Amino acid sequence: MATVQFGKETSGRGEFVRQKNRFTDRITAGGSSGHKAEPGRYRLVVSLACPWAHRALIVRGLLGLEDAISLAVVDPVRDERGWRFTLDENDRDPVLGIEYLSEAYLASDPEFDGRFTVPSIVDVESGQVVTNDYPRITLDLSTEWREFHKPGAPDLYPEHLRAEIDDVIEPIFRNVNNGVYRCGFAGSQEAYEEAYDALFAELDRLSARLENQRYLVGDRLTEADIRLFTTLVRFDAVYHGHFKCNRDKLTEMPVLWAYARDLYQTPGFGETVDFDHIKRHYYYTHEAINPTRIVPKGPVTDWTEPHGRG
Ligand SMILES: N[C@@H](CCC(=O)N[C@@H](CS)C(=O)NCC(=O)O)C(=O)O
Repeated sequence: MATVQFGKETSGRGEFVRQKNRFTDRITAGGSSGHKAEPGRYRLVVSLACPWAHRALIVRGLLGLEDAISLAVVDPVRDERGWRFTLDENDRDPVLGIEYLSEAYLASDPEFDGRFTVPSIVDVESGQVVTNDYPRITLDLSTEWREFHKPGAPDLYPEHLRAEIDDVIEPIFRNVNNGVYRCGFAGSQEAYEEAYDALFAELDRLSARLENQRYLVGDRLTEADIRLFTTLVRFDAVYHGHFKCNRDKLTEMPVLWAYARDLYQTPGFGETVDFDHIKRHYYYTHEAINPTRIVPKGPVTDWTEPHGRG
């Protein structure tokens, strides 16, 4: 069992501190890491609520890896044992044969006492978690699984743009992807305000950058856009209210709102978004900040409105 509840991990100053990824093995084309990229060998476990898992889901779809890497979707509501496979028949993942994701974690490390997190990639044969290293998972799907990509799959991490992508995604992670959690789980006023200021300063910078270019890096969709999208798409539904990220709603930031709609309307994005799972997960599971577990009905947002970006 995890010893620390999610959202309760704070520094002395009340800043939210995210746990380190416990399983960081890589799945590589040649298998020199000990885990070779092979169709049918691995199962990607996601929650449709989770922004980190959402990245992997989008990338898997854009690259056409659905037949190579199977998918398990957990119930958006965790119980005290963590993520459950209650959306499946008999409450059990049909491929891994387990009821809780924690079983795969404990099969890999019986002493593990951290949080059992998604996304995770599980080796179907051994039933063990290979990786929950979410930043690496998507990059490896792009670079190590090439042999199994669909014809014409986009290169989401092209070599000549890597340095720029890396530069852009670092502050996006710190201030936006993890920044919203640093707002929501801050344990002091000071830590909350610092995170809030950094979040909106970064969103202002990104708005300025995206005013005259369709995508974050180069003139094409890359890993950077996927990483920003998964936070933006949750912004008004959960982060604005639940995490107190409320200087503006996404729909009040015109450039980012059009950019997010553009991505949402791109094949491979909108169909992966499940607002019901997103809202139920956050409002129901983070008991410390929403003890009534009431899930708000709104907002009502039209993601299909023309975006006007070209
Ligand atoms: N692996 C990372 C990021 C992934 C992550 O935070 N996933 C969340 C859902 S968005 C999760 O699985 N939480 C499970 C828990 O806290 O028990 C971490 O440990 O911080």
